[in-house]
Amino acid sequence: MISKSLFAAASAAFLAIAAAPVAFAADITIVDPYMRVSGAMATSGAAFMTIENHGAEDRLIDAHSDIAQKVELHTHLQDANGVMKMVHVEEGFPIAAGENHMLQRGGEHVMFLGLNTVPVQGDVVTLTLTFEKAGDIVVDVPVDNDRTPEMGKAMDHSKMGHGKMKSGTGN
Ligand SMILES: [Cu+2]
Repeated sequence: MISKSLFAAASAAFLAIAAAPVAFAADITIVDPYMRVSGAMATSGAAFMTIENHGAEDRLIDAHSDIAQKVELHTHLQDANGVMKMVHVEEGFPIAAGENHMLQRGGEHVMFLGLNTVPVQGDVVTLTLTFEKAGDIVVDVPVDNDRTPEMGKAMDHSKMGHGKMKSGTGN
């Protein structure tokens, strides 16, 4: 009796360990990334995207790219005078379970500071995003300076996200 339940406990533990790494990596999908650079003499740029999280809560904690001396996670906050300012979010962006998390104009974004070369329209920039659980995800980010802000679209997206969450295991 004793040895049987020990065996059951041991195999349950083994299954839990074996299953754990598989669950993480595929949980985060980066959708529709793009980057904007303000001009030929630009020294900085910003990237936007939708982070789809099909798994448990995670956190985007860092970003790197060879194209810039520094890549930071930024958001916009209103200062005491009501002026919107970009700030470096050192603790990163929490990505809730099942969420479609948008990095978008006027909000959270990936900031490229000190561009080594200034990418032009249509160039593709390699960006590595580091998540607390999902680890490093390498994303090809096309430069699209003509993209219009997606304020209206963003609302549609979040509605779609909620619908998806409710319908559950569909994808
Ligand atoms: Cu910024």
